[in-house]
Amino acid sequence: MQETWRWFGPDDTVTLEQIREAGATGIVTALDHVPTGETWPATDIEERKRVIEEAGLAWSVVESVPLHNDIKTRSGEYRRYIANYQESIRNLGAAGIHRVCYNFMPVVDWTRTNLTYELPNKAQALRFEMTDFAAYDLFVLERAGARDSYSDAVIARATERFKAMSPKAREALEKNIIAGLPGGEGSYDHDGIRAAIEQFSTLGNDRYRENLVAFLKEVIPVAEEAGVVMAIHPDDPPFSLFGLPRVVSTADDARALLSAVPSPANGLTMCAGSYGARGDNDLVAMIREFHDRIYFVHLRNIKREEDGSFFESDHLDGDNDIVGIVNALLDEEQQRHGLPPGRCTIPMRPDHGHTLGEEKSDERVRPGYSFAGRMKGLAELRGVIHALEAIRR
Ligand code: DNO
Repeated sequence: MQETWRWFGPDDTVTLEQIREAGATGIVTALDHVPTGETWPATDIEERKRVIEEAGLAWSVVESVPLHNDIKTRSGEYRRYIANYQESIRNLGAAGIHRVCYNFMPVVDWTRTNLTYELPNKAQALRFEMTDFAAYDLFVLERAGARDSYSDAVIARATERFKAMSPKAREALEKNIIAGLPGGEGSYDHDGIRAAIEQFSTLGNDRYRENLVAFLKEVIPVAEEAGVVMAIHPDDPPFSLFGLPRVVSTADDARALLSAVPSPANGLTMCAGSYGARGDNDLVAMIREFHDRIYFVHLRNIKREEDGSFFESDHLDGDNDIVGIVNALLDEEQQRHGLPPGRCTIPMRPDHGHTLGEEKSDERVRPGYSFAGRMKGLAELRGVIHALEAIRR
């Protein structure tokens, strides 16, 4: 597997030099300065590529080329945004960048309620807690129909939780949920999030899936021509938020979207932490089933609770069988022998890491994207990969 690292561009707190020192060879990055919906200019792509290559690294994966909400809802200016998206894919292919990660989550991209969840060893982790999320939805946002989204037990806990929260804690919770996490799409304020939810609220899962398939039918042929593979990232968390549709949460979802547009350019990102946040997703079975359509991997672990809550645990210690997952991915890589160079190796990145030591007091460090925490994750994963490879020899 190719070891990659997500880099947020020149203003990242982690430098390309540090990434190289950590041992990764590939960079995962995006042109975050280009507004969502606009075309990624060829010159900006070239410039980013040059900076990466000058540091002795390669731009392995684009994460993400985000989709404008109008594309997701097929309303407003979606035709123009799709044309721009196609142009971005052509520009990436022409620059020799062949893998693109994206997602189809409505309104909020990846979502957590607590960004500094303290573990017994004092390291900080990211956590999604259903009680907090429901408290926000029911009592801060006061979304119409929110009560239908939660069990009575969750509503009772959320009511108590909300009562006990100070105004400051309520504000912090809102910020964690709607201000947008690193690399995520959509940063909203209180009124903005209501309007965005409204825009999606009448689309059920079927209609939303149709919109995704319609997008793929427009973009996959362009990707094929440009030599680019598209790798959709699953919903994180993999269940409905704010009563909105979710169509990339399960093996059935992945199967439906691959079979609706059966092209080798239409593929998946196997994000272990996202799919793994549902106990009914068998990740090893999914890797074996979707094998040659997996173009990118995020390796991360979680500990799940019964009500859907979870926190991000150490990379090798959680409900995901990371050793089994890596083993299945190595099997898949073996199957790919003989494919053109660059197609047999699957790029993986240590997805997120705990915030450790002095990075805890550095406000510039992006939640989940510390240097030390990810380096720890990468080193552990590298050990697993090397050990499994040695057994195969
Ligand atoms: C979180 C990430 C997300 C993800 C995008 C993919 O750390 O996994 O930012 O990259 O949602 O489009």
